[in-house]
Amino acid sequence: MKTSFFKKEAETASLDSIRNLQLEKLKQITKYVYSSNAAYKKLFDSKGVNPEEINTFDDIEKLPFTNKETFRESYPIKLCCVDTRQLAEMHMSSGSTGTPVVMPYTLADIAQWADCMARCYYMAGAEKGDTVQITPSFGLFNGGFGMYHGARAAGLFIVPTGAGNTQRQIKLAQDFKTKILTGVVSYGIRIMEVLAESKDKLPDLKYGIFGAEIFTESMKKKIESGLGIETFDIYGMTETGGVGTLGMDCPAHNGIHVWEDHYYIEVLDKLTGKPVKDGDFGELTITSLTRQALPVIRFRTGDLSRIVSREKCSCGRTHIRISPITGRVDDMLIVKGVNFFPRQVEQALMQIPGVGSNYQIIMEEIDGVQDVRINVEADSKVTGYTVEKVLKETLGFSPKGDVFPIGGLPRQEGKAQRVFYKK
Ligand code: DLL
Repeated sequence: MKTSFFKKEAETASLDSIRNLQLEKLKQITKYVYSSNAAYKKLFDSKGVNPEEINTFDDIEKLPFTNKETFRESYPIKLCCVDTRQLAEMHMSSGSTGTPVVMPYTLADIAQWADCMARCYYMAGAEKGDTVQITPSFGLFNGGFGMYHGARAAGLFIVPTGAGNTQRQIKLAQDFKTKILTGVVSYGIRIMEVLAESKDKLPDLKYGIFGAEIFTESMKKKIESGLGIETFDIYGMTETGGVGTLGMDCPAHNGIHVWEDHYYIEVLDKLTGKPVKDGDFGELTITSLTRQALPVIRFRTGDLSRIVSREKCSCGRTHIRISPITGRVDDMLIVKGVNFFPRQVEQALMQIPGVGSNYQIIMEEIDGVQDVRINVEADSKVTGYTVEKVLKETLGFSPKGDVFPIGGLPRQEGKAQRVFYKK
């Protein structure tokens, strides 16, 4: 299998040496946050744990959890472990509710971010001098700048288009021979649709790096055949330091490699907070091992995934593999006693020939009973009846299905909203 490496030694290190490195860093980082930040010290003290007690991987269970709430209570940067005059950049995610989550960076943190992201570019197949087009917005959202820092480190030629103006994106991709296209998943879809309408081509495009949203296997296939490229599912979040920090799938496409020399992951039962068996789904919980300004300790991401393999991959990388994110722990929808996740709806819809890529899941309460309606774009051959039938077969109950012409449903810039609540 063809794959290239940005940091081959680190990416293919022996399993034992990765474990040893992680344990050393885990001990260091717990001592570091405890001694350099009052809010972290308080958190540890409230659980009666002293970092000196962290000597084995099992000891990690003694450490307190953190979550989005911990960040929000610490707004703007009460968890910051360095003097603010050492900061070089910040990013922020606002989420749908409440106070934003802020991540401050030192120059060393930006270099760490760039390292993770550059590994992803090379893993996808990028080579020095290739053109990368960066379509996430450049601003508080970490997507644009993270892909930029990584592309600088990787020695790529950057076309920093940012979000929007799809016609111009296509023109620039043609004129500057874009080989790697990056973006949020729904923007990859948008570009594909506009290309199809205009019958334009992107002959130099080979790789698509997409993330920030659920990326189902069927959506991946659709984009791959629509754009004639290979796609990669990139993962990361504000709290861990942004896009790419948590890795991406490799050309073997059998799980997302998490950069374990930088992050320690646990997959936990949402309710008990105890580890689940390898292969079982649970909540990804992350400890950053090498960040300076704001390392996270046992951060409950709210994202659902499972460990696919801890063994060396056929691409040569030794870093653990997790499944694509299947949803958020709090994403589960319940209708008439049946539980389902938005991802299952997408997976089912994308299998219907003629269905487009844009859809909405409308949760509505009718006479006190929770009901669900699926709006989906499709060509004129697809009927509401077909949609209802397929969804009944896959989900086990019958949501109403409404079909809209391609382009008939609203689109958002940035991450797509799929689930809507209507009273
Ligand atoms: O979305 C970082 C990012 C930007 C990743 C561009 C990939 C591409 P946040 O805005 O903080 O950061 O949102 C993080 O988005 O907890 C997941 O719920 C979701 N998410 C991120 N990547 C994926 C993915 C960026 N590959 C939150 N698949 C995370 C599914 C993803 N969900």
